[in-house]
Amino acid sequence: MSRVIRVGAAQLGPLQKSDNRKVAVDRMVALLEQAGREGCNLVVYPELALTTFFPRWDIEDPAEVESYFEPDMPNAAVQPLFDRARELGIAFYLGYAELAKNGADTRHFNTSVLVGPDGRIIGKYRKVHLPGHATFDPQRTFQHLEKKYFEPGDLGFPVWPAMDGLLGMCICNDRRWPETYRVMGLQGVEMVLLGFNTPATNSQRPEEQDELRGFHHELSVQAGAYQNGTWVVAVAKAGEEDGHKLLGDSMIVSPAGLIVARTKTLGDELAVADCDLDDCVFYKETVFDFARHRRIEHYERITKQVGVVRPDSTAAV
Ligand code: CDV
Repeated sequence: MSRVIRVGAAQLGPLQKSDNRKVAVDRMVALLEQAGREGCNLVVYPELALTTFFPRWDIEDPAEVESYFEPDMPNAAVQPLFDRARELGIAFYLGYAELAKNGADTRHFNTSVLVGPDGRIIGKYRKVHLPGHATFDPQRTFQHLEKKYFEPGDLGFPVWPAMDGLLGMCICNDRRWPETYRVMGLQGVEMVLLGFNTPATNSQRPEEQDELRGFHHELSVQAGAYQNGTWVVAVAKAGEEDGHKLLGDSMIVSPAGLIVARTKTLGDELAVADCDLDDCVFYKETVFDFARHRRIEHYERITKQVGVVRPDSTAAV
């Protein structure tokens, strides 16, 4: 049985503050149509794909903050995407800001869903590694207030049986943390789907070159793929949003750690690759056969300790 998934990495160009959900969804449907013509079974969209990357602003008005969040998924604005994907039989990953309601209690997460070819939500992931800060930081050239607007995800890093394989999800900054991939790797993940919004400049180090930002992105994704013998599909919201530049370089990375398809522009663009899930097997059964080679008796610090504890210090950070 063939286990090839034809994947479309559906990069979005910028979404301005003035763009409503319809603008985003129409563009996503256009990419979906292209993916359908190119025979894709799975399409991956970026993190927070329905709006501009709002954590770059310190928003005071609670109503304005709430306007970026989705209380329901799907909802009327996103339904055309769900409907067209179901008609085409294409599964997809979608990132959005989630307002989770439990009676009077409301919680905010940076979330993604995996939607099956039948239009039903197979799985939900909530971003674990929130970057940035919780209050206005005058030292930065621009803000990155994810810790103000979201709480850390509470669902862990599950993997889901889907498309004759095991699929997992993560979001943007998660890709820089080896633990993200390894927790999924330990569940046998064969394809990790991830959306991102990465500022092209470092707000705490503006002299840093764009090339270095791109290199760190590629390094993280390629290492995560290779070290866990899994496909990784990383998809950007790219280009200039309200004067702030975002990295492009959406890419599909093989279990060998090689980039097999990538975008070339900073606009709406689809990069397509045939991803054979059986390509994971060699890595999972040889150099990264976890059962044979992992030495967990030496890894205790990874789950017992958050910050650095130097040999000469007594207190954990
Ligand atoms: N949206 C993000 O998580 N962005 C981070 C930036 C702040 C470094 C990223 O890891 O790309």
